[in-house]
Amino acid sequence: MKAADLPLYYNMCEILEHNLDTRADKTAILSDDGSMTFGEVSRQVNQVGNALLRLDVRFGDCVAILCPDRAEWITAFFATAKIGGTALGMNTLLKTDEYDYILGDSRARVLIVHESLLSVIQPVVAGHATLGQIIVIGNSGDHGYTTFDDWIDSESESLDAARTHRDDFCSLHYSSGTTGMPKGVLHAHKDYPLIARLAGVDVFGMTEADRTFSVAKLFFVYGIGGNLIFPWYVGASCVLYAGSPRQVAGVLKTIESYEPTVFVSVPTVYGAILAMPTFKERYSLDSVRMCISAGEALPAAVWQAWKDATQLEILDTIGCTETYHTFMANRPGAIRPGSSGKPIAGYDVRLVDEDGNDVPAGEVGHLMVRGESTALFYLHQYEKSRHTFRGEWLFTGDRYSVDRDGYYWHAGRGDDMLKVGGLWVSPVEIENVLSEHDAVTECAVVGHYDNAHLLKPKAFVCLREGTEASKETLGELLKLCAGRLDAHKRPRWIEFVDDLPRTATGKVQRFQLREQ
Ligand code: 3UK
Repeated sequence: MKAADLPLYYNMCEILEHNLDTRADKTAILSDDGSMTFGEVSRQVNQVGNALLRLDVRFGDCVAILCPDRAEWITAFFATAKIGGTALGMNTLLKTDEYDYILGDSRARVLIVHESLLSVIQPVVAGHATLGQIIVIGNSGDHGYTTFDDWIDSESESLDAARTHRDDFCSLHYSSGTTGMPKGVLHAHKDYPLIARLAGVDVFGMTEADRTFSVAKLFFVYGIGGNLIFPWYVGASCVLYAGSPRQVAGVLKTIESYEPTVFVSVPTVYGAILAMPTFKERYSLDSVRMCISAGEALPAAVWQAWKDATQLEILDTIGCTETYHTFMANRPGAIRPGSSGKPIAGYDVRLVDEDGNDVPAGEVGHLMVRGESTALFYLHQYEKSRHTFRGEWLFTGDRYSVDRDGYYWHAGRGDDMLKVGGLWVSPVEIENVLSEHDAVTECAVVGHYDNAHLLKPKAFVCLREGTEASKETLGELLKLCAGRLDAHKRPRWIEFVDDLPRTATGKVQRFQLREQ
């Protein structure tokens, strides 16, 4: 399928609404908060859309959503796209200053926030003159804002979709980098059916008989693709889980209760499930026909252990926010454990050297990818956009080699970014926190593999003269990190060193630390 096969005027809410003709009464969403049919979802989308129009949200306006995986997330997302706006699903793990940045950068007109996340973003909302309205999901608090239920209560359940061009933007996702704040990636209406066809149908073989469940949240492109866009494109249902993927028991209980056929997950969660010795006896995974992994490389050992324990083969796949979703994948029946598989139909890849020339077979090069679901630029980031979006080709920042059979093998990233549990971690952010300790003169953070061959942050720390590299100092540093960093960003190892390896120009040589 090509973008040009779509109607020139196309709205991505078709992905929901094509289901109304034949399966309006079919369950679309299952969750602990109850289930909803396609018809019910569609009616709520229309109510939210009408409520947004009443707030004067117009073509191109941004609506920010900050909410755990719940039905309201989904109806707010589709409603925004349906009226021609730009939906911004915010990462629920960010800090107040990052929300401040994103509200400003996106110029969100409306913020739809779940009451459990209100306190993190509330301190900065007043600073944004462009933000006209805050709607709060949940009815327990006396926060003084309009609640979502009241907001849509008297709105009509019918609404015509805006006449959006297939190239109009409909969503904005923020993705983290080594330095500075996250970068906004705009995707167009056309990207949604494209990726659903090229990945959901052609690679994962999804049909309306499927039921998906993802530990990657809807605010991640990996999550919304695998757990909302792909299933609804073919009329399948999705299972929502509002809890943390770290709570493995909650993940397993969700699988047992709602019996998904497709499990969308990340290497650390597969590893964490395997680390629970009795998981096979305690929870049934019998409904699952396919397991997908992405976000970071899936170690071959985890693949094998999962197969031994469950008889299920995990498909390791790679995608990125810039391409929206999967562009290389292992296919059922043709898996090479430890590799990212092969490019999927609709995408081409190249491995190039520093000068942009193709590297010889077998050598490691920078991965470039080309495909029609790729974004065009980073919002308000001229320099970074020029570096990443190179004509038809996207510079991914990943280093890869390809073997004789055409399978691609991840060889780390060209920048210093780490993917931990599928989440971006910037070494600079951790270094900044460690540097706040009086005893620390300098430090550097790199990725280091744990016993399961999964990458975790490791810190090398130089101490002020007179400070002892003692257990107490270590304890203080760990405490500092625990107070300031999310669990996945905290260094698993801290090594005290006399100095850091540097280049002639004084730049820290992280590759030397990585090799240690
Ligand atoms: C890394 C992988 C090795 C890689 C994503 C599937 O992760 C997604 O999007 P992001 O923008 O990050 C992209 C970067 O993550 N990565 C992802 N998958 C793998 N590295 N093996 C893998 N299997 O550095 C890539 O550039 O957060 C994943 C589908 C959609 C996505 N957006």
